[in-house]
Amino acid sequence: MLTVFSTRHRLHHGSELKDGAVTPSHEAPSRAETIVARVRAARLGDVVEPQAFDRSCLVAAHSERFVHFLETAWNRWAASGRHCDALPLVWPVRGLDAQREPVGIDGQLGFYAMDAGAPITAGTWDAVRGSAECALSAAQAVLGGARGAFALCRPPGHHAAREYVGGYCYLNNAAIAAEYARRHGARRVAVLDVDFHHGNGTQDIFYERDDVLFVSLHGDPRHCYPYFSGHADERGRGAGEGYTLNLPLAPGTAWDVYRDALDTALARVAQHGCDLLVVSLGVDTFKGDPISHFRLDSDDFLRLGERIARAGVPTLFVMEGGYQVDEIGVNAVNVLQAYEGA
Ligand code: Q9C
Ligand code: ZN
Repeated sequence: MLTVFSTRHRLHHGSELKDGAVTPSHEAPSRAETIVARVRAARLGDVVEPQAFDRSCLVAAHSERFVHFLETAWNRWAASGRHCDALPLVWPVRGLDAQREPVGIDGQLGFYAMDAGAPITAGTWDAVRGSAECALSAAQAVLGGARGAFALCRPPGHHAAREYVGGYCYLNNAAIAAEYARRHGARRVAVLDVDFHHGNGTQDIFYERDDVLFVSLHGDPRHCYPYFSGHADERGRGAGEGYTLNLPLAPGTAWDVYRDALDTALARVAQHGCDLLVVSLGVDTFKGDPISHFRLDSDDFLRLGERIARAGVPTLFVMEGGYQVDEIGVNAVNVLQAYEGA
């Protein structure tokens, strides 16, 4: 299986607020380096840099003004005299005006974010664009006839919505790839999100559409980040009603319960009858993950890859979360190798 990987990911390394203190983010460069080392050690296949893609491929899943904000935010922040990571401090929640765009950088940081979990640094935009281009290049490989491809994206994407960043995510790589596929011959696409956290951004982008199905297994939002989306009664709207399927699971969930939910998810994917399956591949469902609460072990990721293969649909794997860096390579590549072998 081809892996598409951009070394530009290293340009992005930010901070996060954790337990009330500013610390280096769990979403660190070592994550992607460990995965690509395992891809090579396991001889999964070639590893290539992404091709360049037109900016219009990004605007297909996001708004023009949001992409423009991301492109220019660091320079505007630096020009205002700051040199630490650009982070929002105010958000337009209930009763505040979420429609009117502020003019200055401080207001816009809150306007275009769901949380303080997506710091913007000097190298963020180049890394983010490289990450999206990994997803686009790998999508092109699958549209060209490959049975599977791996977009080793970093930063991840599934919390990024049409108009906001959050949860370590800036551009929604999976959604950008799904949209590209729709415009290049795929009539129906399904996104299966197996990251521990609900893919609120992907859900947002496709919520009113019936051509791109969104199915997600994740920690119950009553207890787990992102808290404000991912409930079972969020099923899509308008033409998209019934084309979002959320399967929230209790913290502590292990393979036996996870497997049954996965089979429900894959049955819905089969019913959709898609030309392309995009898997938002988070391995933060691992029992050792420092910020998540499922209990999958490394062998369970082999079973996950086998079951995805049974769908019998060309599949694009897009890397999302996973923060136990020592095991992240084995866990991610287990899914891919089992898919290849099935
Ligand atoms: N104590 C992804 O996996 N912080 N994002 C949660 C919980 C944000 C995860 C803190 C987690 C975002 C792509
Ligand atoms: Zn996650």
